[in-house]
Amino acid sequence: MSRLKDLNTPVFYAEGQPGGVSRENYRLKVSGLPGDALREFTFARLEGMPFTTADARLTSVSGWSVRVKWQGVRFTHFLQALEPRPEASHVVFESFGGYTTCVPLSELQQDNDLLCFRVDGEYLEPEYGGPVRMVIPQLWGYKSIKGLSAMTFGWYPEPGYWETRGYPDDAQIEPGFTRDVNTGQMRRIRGGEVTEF
Ligand SMILES: Nc1nc2c(c(=O)[nH]1)N[C@H]1C(S)=C(S)[C@@H](COP(=O)(O)O)O[C@H]1N2
Ligand SMILES: [Mo]
Repeated sequence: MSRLKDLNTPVFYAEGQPGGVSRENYRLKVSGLPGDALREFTFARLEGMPFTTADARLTSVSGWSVRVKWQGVRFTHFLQALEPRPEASHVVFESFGGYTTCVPLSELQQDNDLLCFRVDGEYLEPEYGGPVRMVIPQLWGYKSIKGLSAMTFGWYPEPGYWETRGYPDDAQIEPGFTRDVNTGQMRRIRGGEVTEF
């Protein structure tokens, strides 16, 4: 069981939870590459890339946040294996259930921005986004797509599921309050990635 489940972290799947995709059958489809190449990555391939741990807090615009040890492949490492078109400035992430969100490449440069498949050593369960999800702790949680199935590089932003329903496209974490799922306490946050607890 993942630490997220132990903590009873809320489960968000606006599109409805997709039927379980096994790690064996998992494919990540990547497009928007030079020459219109379409590349596919198996789970084993991703798992074989340099592995890193991010002790970081995922913060939802809906008023809660959780800190765990997210583990997987740094997005910048993954990019090096791809060499997208030089004019690429954005990535559209898509889930198996059809949720989408778009993130500028400039927001995917931090060491804690991961393609995540384990939490505290345990594989991610489907409800928390397994086999593979994104974790982008410096942005509101709606950018951290779960059940990642496809990635498309482009040169302009394409508003995703929550962005077309009124959430800000830049997803900068605003000052306010968050319920810390780890402790149950309400905490004040000052804006930007929540690093202080
Ligand atoms: N596919 C998909 N990914 C998603 C969402 C979703 O509805 N569908 N919700 C997002 C939001 S709003 C948050 S806060 C986090 C919550 O992650 P959790 O469900 O693992 O707690 O997932 C994000 N990723
Ligand atoms: Mo959220």
